[in-house]
Amino acid sequence: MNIKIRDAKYVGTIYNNLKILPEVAFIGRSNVGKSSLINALLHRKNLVKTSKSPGKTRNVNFFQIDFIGLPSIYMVDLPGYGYSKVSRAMKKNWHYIVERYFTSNRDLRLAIILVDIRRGMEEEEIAILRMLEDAHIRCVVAATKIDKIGISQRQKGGLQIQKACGLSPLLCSSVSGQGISDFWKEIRNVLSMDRQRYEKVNSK
Ligand SMILES: Nc1nc2c(ncn2[C@@H]2O[C@H](COP(=O)(O)OP(=O)(O)OP(=O)(O)O)[C@@H](O)[C@H]2O)c(=O)[nH]1
Ligand SMILES: [Mg+2]
Repeated sequence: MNIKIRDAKYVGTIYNNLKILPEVAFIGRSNVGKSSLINALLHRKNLVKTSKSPGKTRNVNFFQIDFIGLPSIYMVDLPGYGYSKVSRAMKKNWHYIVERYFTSNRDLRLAIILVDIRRGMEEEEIAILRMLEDAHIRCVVAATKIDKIGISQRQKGGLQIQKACGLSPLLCSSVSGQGISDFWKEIRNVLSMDRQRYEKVNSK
């Protein structure tokens, strides 16, 4: 996929009054690898902060990506859910900011829902997927951390996900780089349509 990135930078959070650009959002459990996937896509080690301990990303963070010959987009790194050790106040805050993001009437074109291949698809992911599908948002499931298991287990994990939600996941690893370029095909597809056409196609 011949996409040339001119610049990638952090531009703010849900609390900033950001302009409207096409968006690709990264959604998933805490520690599943959302921030790492953004770095891997952009070939940057530390543009987005990652951490071994869950709960690193605490806000909805926007990164502006400028390309050569394509419109700019935001990659949106959402805070992870499902981390049991966070306080009740933090969980409430998670709901508040995530809901605020999804109801903010922005130009969300593609949601990448990440699932740890070893853990598989669970209730929360299915609920999020259905919510986004109801809102006519295009969704792609990413099965992450495939470098941690062997090939036959990967196939098994991929099938479990497909059975659970009806979508065939993209298998990937931000560590080895496997599968990462497949996401660019998806991003490019939604970018090459302008917004009106995108809305028309999605409301069918
Ligand atoms: N082996 C392996 N480790 C990964 C991969 N992706 C992420 N990790 C590691 O998993 C941990 C969590 O990654 P993050 O990218 O911070 O996860 P996150 O989903 O952004 O987590 P929160 O911000 O807490 O929601 C880090 O230690 C990463 O290095 C992968 O593909 N393979
Ligand atoms: Mg993160």
